[in-house]
Amino acid sequence: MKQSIYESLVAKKKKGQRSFAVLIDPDNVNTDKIDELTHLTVSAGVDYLLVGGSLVISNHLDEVVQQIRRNCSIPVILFPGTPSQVSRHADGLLYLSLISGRNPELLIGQHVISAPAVRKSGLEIISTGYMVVDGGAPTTVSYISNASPIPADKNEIALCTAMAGEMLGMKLIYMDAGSGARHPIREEMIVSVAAQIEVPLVVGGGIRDPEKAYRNCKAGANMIVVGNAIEKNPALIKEMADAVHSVLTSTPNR
Ligand code: 1GP
Repeated sequence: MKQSIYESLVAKKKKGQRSFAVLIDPDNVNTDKIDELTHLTVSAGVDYLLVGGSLVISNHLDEVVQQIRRNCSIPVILFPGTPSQVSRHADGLLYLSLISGRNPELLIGQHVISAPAVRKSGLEIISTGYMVVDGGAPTTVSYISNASPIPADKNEIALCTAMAGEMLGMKLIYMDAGSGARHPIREEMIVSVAAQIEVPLVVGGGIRDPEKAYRNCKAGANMIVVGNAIEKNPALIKEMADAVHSVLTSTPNR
């Protein structure tokens, strides 16, 4: 039987393997760009494709996912910024609860509204504790969420938040400095969080070079997500993927 996305993540974590995911924002791609990106992701050995954005102004999520599907078999995971971002053509969906914020709509409210459509989609649903960390300037997610991000140097808040998310039953913890963040999440914070949780840890936001992706993995990230930097320079895909895949340790920061 085919391994689920989540089973594959847990299996990789056990073996110490890191995953690299490319984030595709439907607002920022056209048909030609999707073809180029999917071609590069396949040849670079990218593990997952995340699709979504904080807004999604365009109305072509379904077409984007279907086009990716036609081009490659890399698992497509929705990363929805709004409850309407559901496409049954994807493989899975990060069911995000913004545990770093105190906005009840993003903790549970929108989930109640979207639950029937999400269930009907038949997608693999991965309950995700989503933690927005201050990236040095307001990002779309920090503005739209109407919730304060975790201060960049407050490692203890981050680790207690992640622990609480895990104990509430969330299957993944996603620490995000926000798309295009001025400063990506510091390695010290990643080390603190990774040491305290068993579930896989996803890290993204403002990662622009392979060295930072590598250091984040060494610090304990199990999956690295990059969007903006790759939109600007798709040739980075291979370097980023190689950097992430070069880390093979089962314990953080060794
Ligand atoms: C944002 O973590 C993702 O939610 C990716 O961020 O676009 O800055 O790479 P970037």
